[in-house]
Amino acid sequence: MNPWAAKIREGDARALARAATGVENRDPLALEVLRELAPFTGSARIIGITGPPGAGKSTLVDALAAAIRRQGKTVAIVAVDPSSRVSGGSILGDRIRMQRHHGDPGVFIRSMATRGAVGGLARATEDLVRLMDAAGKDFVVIETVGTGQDEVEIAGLAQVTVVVLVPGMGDDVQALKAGIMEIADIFVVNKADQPGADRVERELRAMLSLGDSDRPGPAIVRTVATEGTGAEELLEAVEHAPKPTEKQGRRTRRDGGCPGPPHIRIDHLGIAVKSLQEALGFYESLGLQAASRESVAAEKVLVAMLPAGESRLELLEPSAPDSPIAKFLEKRGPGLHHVALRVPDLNAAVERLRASGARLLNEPRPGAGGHLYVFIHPASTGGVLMELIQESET
Ligand SMILES: Nc1nc2c(ncn2[C@@H]2O[C@H](COP(=O)(O)OP(=O)(O)OP(=O)(O)O)[C@@H](O)[C@H]2O)c(=O)[nH]1
Ligand SMILES: [Mg+2]
Repeated sequence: MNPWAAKIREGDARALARAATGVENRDPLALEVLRELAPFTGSARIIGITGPPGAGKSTLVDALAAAIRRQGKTVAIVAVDPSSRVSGGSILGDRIRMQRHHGDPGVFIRSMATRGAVGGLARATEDLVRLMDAAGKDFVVIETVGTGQDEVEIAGLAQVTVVVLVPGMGDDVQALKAGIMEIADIFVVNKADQPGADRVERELRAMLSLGDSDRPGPAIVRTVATEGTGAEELLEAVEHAPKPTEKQGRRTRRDGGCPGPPHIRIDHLGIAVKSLQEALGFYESLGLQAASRESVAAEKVLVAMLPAGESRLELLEPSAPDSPIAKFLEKRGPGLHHVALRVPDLNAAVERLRASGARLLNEPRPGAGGHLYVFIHPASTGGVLMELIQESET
């Protein structure tokens, strides 16, 4: 392993801070470290905290961090400031917070301005979160002010989304965009020491009661962040919030949307490229990251898998002149090479396809991970090579 990445894994705070800065600045060396660390991500609990300016988000995050520390767990805080508010006020406030935790290696704090990046939260934020996750932080807390698009993005990044409200919002609670209601796993009524907390909570409950009754509604937690009151309850609510997978199901149901034909889903799209290195530049600019890179000797290809939502993009570079991918590039040029679908019963699918005269290129055989797969000739599929993969039993 790259020595820099190794240091981060060992818990070297200085190496981590340097990598965080590098990732923010899109420094290629730091991004390489991030790639190396990709396999170590996935264990942190990622919490997004959003709400209107001045709602006390930073103060609340601070109190939450203290509660996390009392449990002996570690936390990284990423405060994101949209460029529209570069007065520096909140960054300054965050700096003061930093000093409060100064000397505690269990708390890592970073504030960043999104500098007008398209998509608000910015790719760098996501990378920073991944870095903290890989560094072994138990919790990663992302704070962002609610300005419209950002909350929705935070919900995509976080496993648990906390929306902070305050007394005096009055009718504003009703004006809260449906989008915000939809993303909230937990509502915090902060500044509960001020008059009007009851009213906000009442309006919130009234509003939530209009939603689906067949699902547990978001938790509501009252806090006085300045005194740390309610921080433990918030942490508890975070621990009880639905896991992302449960959430997904919930959202799909709520949308009333049909997720397509039953149980068939796109596993990945295979794209033939001349050079992984070159192609990755584009996909990384888009914000995707290679979760794995490997050389598959049998197929004579180098493969980079980039998770994209519930599917993946598979970039394929030939590793020998007689690789099937080399032949594809010669004949058709770079581009979409195949579409891979997961099916619940591969053998049954194969039987039906055979009966309908489809041209199968191989008998079902076990591939990577032991799952059966089969390829179907483009002549049968409308022009694209298709891979069918047996859905794993879960
Ligand atoms: N009375 C009272 N004041 C609070 C409470 N929580 C935060 N504040 C105060 O509210 C002000 C704003 O707090 P911040 O934590 O900076 O709010 P924020 O939401 O992070 O603000 P931005 O990041 O600028 O959007 C500060 O003066 C806090 O001391 C609370 O529970 N009660
Ligand atoms: Mg703040």
